[in-house]
Amino acid sequence: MAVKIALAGNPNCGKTTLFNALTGSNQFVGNWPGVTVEKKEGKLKGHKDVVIMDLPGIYSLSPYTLEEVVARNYLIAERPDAILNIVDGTNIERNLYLSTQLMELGIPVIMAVNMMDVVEKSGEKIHTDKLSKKLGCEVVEISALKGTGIKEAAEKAVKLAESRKAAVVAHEFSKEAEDIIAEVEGKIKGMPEEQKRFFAIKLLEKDDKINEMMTNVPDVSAEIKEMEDKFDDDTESVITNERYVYISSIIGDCVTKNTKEKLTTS
Ligand code: BGO
Repeated sequence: MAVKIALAGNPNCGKTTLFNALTGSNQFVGNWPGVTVEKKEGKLKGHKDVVIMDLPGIYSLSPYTLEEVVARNYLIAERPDAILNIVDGTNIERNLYLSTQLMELGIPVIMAVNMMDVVEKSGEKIHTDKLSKKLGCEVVEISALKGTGIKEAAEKAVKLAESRKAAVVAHEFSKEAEDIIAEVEGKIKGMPEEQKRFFAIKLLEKDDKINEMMTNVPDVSAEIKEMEDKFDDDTESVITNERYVYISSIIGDCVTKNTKEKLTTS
């Protein structure tokens, strides 16, 4: 049976370079239905039953750009068997903002940290083993440009996709935020458990485009009010802040910056 792997990442993270390396000339290019956003899919080299779907480069799964809407509609409606999340290792903190959202969808994720050739030269160290534990997903170091690690990343993505296991979200926000998210999850009916977190967060964020993707939309105005009262801020800012706090704890644990002063001749 064919498996589908979605390739997702920020603009400029090296997604096109990786997609080309993985699929070679086995590519089909078109547009996403109704919009002029390019749609590319291809067969993984050496695997005629594995389709790689190249999603538009995005920073978030919010509904503010056409690319974000296209990417999330695809992920929600088609539910690929796995997501290969490519992140720019030279800009990992910013890239994790999207990663944490991808992981909320309940689709198994494997992370490929790209540009490792540049990271290594910079003297920065990304502890991918720790990162993997923290995120609850496999993490592979790659250089899409040089071709290192990409075969391993693809093979791991295929294995994950073939296992057809639901992903378990590993991360947590503060207890206060988690309690409210759990209340909203409890109100969502007729949906597998692993998919509820993403929708609960979007409902709290008052993302009205998400309603179209749900058959039953619960009234969560009480939970929105509860969050706004508790945090004294609007829910969208609260969630964004919770995400940043979580990401900085990951960076603190998993990235060692190069603290050595550069030698100068002056
Ligand atoms: C230019 N290592 C290094 N060093 N560079 C990489 C790697 C890697 O592992 N992966 C990708 N790049 P896209 P999106 C460029 O085009 O795949 C580079 O947006 C240039 N072009 O070569 O396009 C890649 O699809 C002139 O760089 O990303 C590309 O996600 C000077 O990252 C850029 C320098 O890759 C973006 C770079 C005319």
